Amino acid sequence: MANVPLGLTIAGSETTGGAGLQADLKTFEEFGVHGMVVITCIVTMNTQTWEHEVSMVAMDAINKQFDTVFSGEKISAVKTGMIPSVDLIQLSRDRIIDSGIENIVIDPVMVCKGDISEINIESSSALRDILVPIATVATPNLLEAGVLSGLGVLESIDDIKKAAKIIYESGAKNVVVKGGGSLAGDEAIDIVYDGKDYEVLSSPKVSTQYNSGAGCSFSAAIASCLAKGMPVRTAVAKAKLYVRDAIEHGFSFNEHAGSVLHSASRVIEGNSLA
Ligand code: PXL
Repeated sequence: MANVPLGLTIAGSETTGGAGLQADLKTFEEFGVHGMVVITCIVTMNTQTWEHEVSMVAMDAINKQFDTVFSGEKISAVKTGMIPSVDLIQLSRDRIIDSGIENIVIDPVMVCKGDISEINIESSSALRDILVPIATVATPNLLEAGVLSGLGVLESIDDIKKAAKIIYESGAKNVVVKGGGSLAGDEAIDIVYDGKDYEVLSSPKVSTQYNSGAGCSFSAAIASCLAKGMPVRTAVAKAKLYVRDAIEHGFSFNEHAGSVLHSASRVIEGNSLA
């Protein structure tokens, strides 16, 4: 019998397969983690404007999914993605706590494409007050870290460090701010904070517009490594290498968007992570 860690994502479906639960499952698979899903919503795109539209999954169906995934062997790590209502955020917290899962990665997804005007204040406050406090690792991107910390636009490594500290103080045991390519300069910067030390992870920016799913995949890779028993720092370092390969080999889907290649590390770089 195979001894495979179980991973769970509580997330939305991103229909084109680059981001959302699809990114999480593909990433789990690359790391040899068996992926399971509680699907919260379905994201589709207006084919002319590529505006995203969110269709909610009924609460009853969500509860039944939780019952199903929690009826088996112990789950080694859970990751959250798009959870687009306060009720669902509360339910997810309650169900995660009841399950006793030890490794909890909270990716506080607020909007799909970094448009701050679309942020729902109620949901983002609920993410901060209800889900981030139970995180083993919280993984906001630059925009989400600005909102969660109340600091607004983050423009420097110092700004990110201040935001990470505030988010840590709201209860997350570790904070990884995924600056990625969003900060000015030639380097993709991510910052890890564990309440004591800051670690600045830096790698040359990859010039591409085909990076849909980079954030979800980074967080899912961290969850995978935690599921396999790695310490947080090691998990984040491995996840960054994985996602850099995925971004480097991103590809176009249509004139609006393109995705990271989740299998790049294994298929193109010949570096299996499972
Ligand atoms: O990349 C953030 C994200 C997360 N989850 C879902 C999404 C998106 C962006 O499109 O659709 C379901």
